[in-house]
Amino acid sequence: MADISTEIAGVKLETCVFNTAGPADVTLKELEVIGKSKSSAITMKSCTLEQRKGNPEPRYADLEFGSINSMGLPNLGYKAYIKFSKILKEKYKKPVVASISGMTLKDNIVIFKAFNNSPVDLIEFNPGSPNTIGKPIVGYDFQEMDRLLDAVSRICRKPWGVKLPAYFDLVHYDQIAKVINKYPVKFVTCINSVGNGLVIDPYKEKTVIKPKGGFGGIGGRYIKYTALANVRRFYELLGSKIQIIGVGGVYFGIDAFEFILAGASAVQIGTAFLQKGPGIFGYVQEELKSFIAKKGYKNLSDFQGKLITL
Ligand code: OXC
Repeated sequence: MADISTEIAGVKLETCVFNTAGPADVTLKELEVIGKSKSSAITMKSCTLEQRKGNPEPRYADLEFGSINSMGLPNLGYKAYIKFSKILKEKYKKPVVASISGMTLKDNIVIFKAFNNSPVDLIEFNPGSPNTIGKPIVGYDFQEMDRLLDAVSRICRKPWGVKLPAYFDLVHYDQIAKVINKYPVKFVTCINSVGNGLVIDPYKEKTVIKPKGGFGGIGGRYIKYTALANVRRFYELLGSKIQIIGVGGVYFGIDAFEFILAGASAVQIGTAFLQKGPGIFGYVQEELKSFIAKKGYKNLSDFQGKLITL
């Protein structure tokens, strides 16, 4: 059987498939479901300094080919996730990933400092939620990204990476890659949900979610090709020490294969986890194994990044 193990920033993962920060990972109960599943790591909800209720409901809707959400970072506050990380590490013996989404530079400093003294294996900095009312998507502000990454570099003693919004213009890839390459970033996770989509129910003549006049982040199959392009471009632009984690529309083993072929070292699952339940992790892993075995590959390095262009 093919070996789909991987390593992110020196942390070994039994397989390259795990959950993304966001869906069904707020409470300890939800995180334990991920712990018991085949997800090869447990990624916790993006946390802020204080507990947040998030945006008014309805704030999530399943769509034919994916999802829309405007959760607004509901979370229990960073202290809860430090506590949970101890419990989860002890109980499930797999890597735990913290996701940090402080509202200000100052908040991020406090949170990153606190996680230095936690057992989390990796930290994903998420400056790019599209759903914080009154706050722009920080990942599109290159100067602010520079300031934030500089601050995190000075504080964080864990291997850390950045979850990025989707970029569309080739110039923007160059600009943000230049910023990221300045810092000891170990990985980037591409992509967050594609911000500010609008889904309309034509029968009720209404939006399907309430916050921001119905605008929200689009996830699932709708965004797979954008996610693949982001993985590919960052694979080309970032230094060889910076790995890529792909996320966006992984439902099948073949989706995961495409992300790795484009250059990803691992893939995360978001919308499909919500829609199909925790069985999705084992399902995608088994499909990926048999797909690559049929091709005669033994492990990920046999094909990672080796996309043929015409
Ligand atoms: N991306 C995020 O970064 N955050 C969440 N949703 C999303 O699509 C959220 O909590 O709104």
